[in-house]
Amino acid sequence: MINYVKHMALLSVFCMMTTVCSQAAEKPNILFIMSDDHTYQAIGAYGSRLAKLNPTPNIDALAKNGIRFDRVFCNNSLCAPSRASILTGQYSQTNCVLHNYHAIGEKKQYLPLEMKKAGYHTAMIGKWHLRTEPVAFDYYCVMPGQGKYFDPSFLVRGDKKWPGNTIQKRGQHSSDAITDIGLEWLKNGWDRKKPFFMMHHFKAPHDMFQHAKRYDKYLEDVEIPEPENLFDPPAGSKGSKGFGSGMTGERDSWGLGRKLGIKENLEEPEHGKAVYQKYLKHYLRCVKGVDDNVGRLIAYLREENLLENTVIMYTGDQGFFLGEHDLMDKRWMYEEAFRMPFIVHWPEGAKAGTSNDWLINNTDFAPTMLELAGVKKTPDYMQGRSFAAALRGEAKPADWRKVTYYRFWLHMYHCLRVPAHFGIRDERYKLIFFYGCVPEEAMKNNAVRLPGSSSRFPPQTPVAWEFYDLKADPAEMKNQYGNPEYASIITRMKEQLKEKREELSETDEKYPAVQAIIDKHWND
Ligand SMILES: [Ca+2]
Repeated sequence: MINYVKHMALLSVFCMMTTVCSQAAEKPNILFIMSDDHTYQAIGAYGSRLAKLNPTPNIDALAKNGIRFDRVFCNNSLCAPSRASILTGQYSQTNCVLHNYHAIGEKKQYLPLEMKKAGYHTAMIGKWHLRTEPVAFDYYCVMPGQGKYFDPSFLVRGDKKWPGNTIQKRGQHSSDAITDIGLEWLKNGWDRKKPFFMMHHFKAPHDMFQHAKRYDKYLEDVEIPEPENLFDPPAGSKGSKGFGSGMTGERDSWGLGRKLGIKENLEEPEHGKAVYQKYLKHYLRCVKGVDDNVGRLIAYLREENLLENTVIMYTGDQGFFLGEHDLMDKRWMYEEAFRMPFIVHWPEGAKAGTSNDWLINNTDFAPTMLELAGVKKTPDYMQGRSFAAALRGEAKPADWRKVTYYRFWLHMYHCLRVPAHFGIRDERYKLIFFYGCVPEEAMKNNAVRLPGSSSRFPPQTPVAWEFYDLKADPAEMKNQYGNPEYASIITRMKEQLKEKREELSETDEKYPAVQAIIDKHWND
């Protein structure tokens, strides 16, 4: 264990040796803040049923004085794959992180590598979750694996080989500890001759939603508004019906109610309502801790006169279900898990008080940050596209993407029971194909083996298509796949899905079992 004070003192010496503490003015600093599983419904600026509780005043202020993005999606709603897409600008089959048990290759840490080439001093702080050493960053202080909520430890560079150098922040909640470390790096670690690029990743509000003690009473006497579809689990097709984990009765396969201490002998709907209330209170208390710490970061930048020329991005690594469709967790291509919050604050460069509705996904983040860093052309190996023009308030390019692609690979794992599926969404419609199996070839070469024996993959689930008209049915309550009124649109979207899979190298030739299902059921 390295003494933390000594660790930061060494950083401080480095800073004094190498800097006259004046910042290069022409390039903006970039502060990328990401919280684990912080979904848009739990951000006031997105105006959901929870907005009236005012859960995120500091993040809302970033939106009010910056830009709120309304159509940002992940391409694989799970922690590690989303982080890998953000880091590489690539979809899962290209960056090889299909699920949480794959590691990012050291040479594939493209975003920090390119930012360094662009003249930035780079830091990665908080939850990393990509297994390999974050070697491409000038500085890192990251939690091992999922990290711990209390008394968290962090991995740093040091005398020993990764992951041998550990520091611990005793007596602290992870959100406070991560922010202390981030602020310490800005004060004493950052080489002010260069602009900074800092990835500041909170562990909260990931399960089991443990908040700092000071939030024990927050929302204590408040009735949390329920979603209208709290008791309507997915039922669009045999591909989704009966799956997922939620709050009521046997749907709680993950044990949320038990873990929250709700009496199992309560009748429904009282039982489900009680689980929902406690779940949301724990989650929102974690969110409050994140928001207060975002406030600390903003306050520091303001004090140091850095706020004007720092691009602050705020996002979650995916969306999350907060009781909608009687679901918790993420994974599904339904809006709550698929959509990401994304807010940008940059007084010098971005139009304040605006919103944007371009169809964006998390492979676009790296190209955008690189353009903001002055990189003239997105590297060819990145599959995303910069939306820096959106920050400047420019019109959407005519050739901007018409559909965004999605695929969830981790079929039926973790008692959360989400079948594997892929699909596309355009500005109005969504087409989903539940192929419902594990492509075993994709799992064999794991850096780390999946839970359970490799010979006991979860069984095949029913194959089915779903189609939603999000304008007529934003809550995705009615699968319109069989409705003849939509037949021509569905035909068109199947063509787009096929083209997108080919364009993005997301096809299944390598996975014969999946390919056979696609061939057999494409025209169902
Ligand atoms: Ca996550």
